[in-house]
Amino acid sequence: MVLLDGKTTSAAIKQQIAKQVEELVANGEKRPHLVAILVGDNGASKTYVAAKEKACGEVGFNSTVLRLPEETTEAELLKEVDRLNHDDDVDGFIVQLPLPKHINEQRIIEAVDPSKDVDGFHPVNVGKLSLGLPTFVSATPFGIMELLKAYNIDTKGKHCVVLGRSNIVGRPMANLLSQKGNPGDCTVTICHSRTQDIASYTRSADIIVAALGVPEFLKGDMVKDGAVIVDVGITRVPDETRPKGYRIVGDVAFDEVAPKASYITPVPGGVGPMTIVSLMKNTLQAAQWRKQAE
Ligand code: L34
Repeated sequence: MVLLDGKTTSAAIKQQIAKQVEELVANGEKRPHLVAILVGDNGASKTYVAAKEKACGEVGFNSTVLRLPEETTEAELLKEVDRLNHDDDVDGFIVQLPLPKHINEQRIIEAVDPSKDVDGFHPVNVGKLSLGLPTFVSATPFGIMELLKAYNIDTKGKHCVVLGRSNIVGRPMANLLSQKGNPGDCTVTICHSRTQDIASYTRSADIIVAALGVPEFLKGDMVKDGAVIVDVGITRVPDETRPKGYRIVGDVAFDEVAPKASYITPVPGGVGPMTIVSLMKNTLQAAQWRKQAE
């Protein structure tokens, strides 16, 4: 069993990005600028946005975090989005999800200028992805593709089961894995909460991407020997024995599944860091496309 180490893989990609940024700057161009909007006080969101800010520093980007209170109205948030859409100094921006319940997430996503949508959540970018056109790819599936590539995992003709049909992970993941190329060329099955007998699918899978958000959902007896396991789950489970008062649990029962797997991602240290670095890749791409459009 080989661990798919997202920490070292993302560190290597960050170094490549940093080098490209220094080349841009040496050519008299400006540093890419990423803005993140964080609404409210969600603990996990604060951690993820802080990680994104830190990564920006590491690759040499400018970064700004706009922290807005929980009570922010949808109209106020739309105004911020509009301002960023028109701010020439900003190459890309994200609105960290989830948003407070009184704000319609889809309305916010659709208000972002697709050319600055480095999350790849806007319908225009989702549409381009599904057509196989160049676009911003949602950071988590993008990061998983990069991780499979870094470990030279052979995906061609393999049966891949994606657990979860979310707009930000499951759907784009299934799309990417079924596209032509490497990684890609998979035969993909999407399973979800209404699927009958999920184990009958996972047991025939060569590759499983678990993105349901159900802690330790995938058990040892649901996996065939030699399968590749990618765990997207990152649920915080209260644990008084830990300094932070919680531990992070994936969607895979790691201790049972790892001995059967050929490759498996740890949680933490697997998909999470790859998500962050993929956002950096998208931001660099945004800056380059903007430059070309001038
Ligand atoms: N707009 N909202 C928007 N864009 C995104 O790309 C995200 N996502 C998801 C949640 N909402 C979003 C993230 O940033 C999930 N996500 C994310 C980012 C980073 C990590 C996990 C999820 C991460 O760094 N995980 C670490 C552990 C961090 C911890 O201590 O909690 C890891 O090693 O897995």
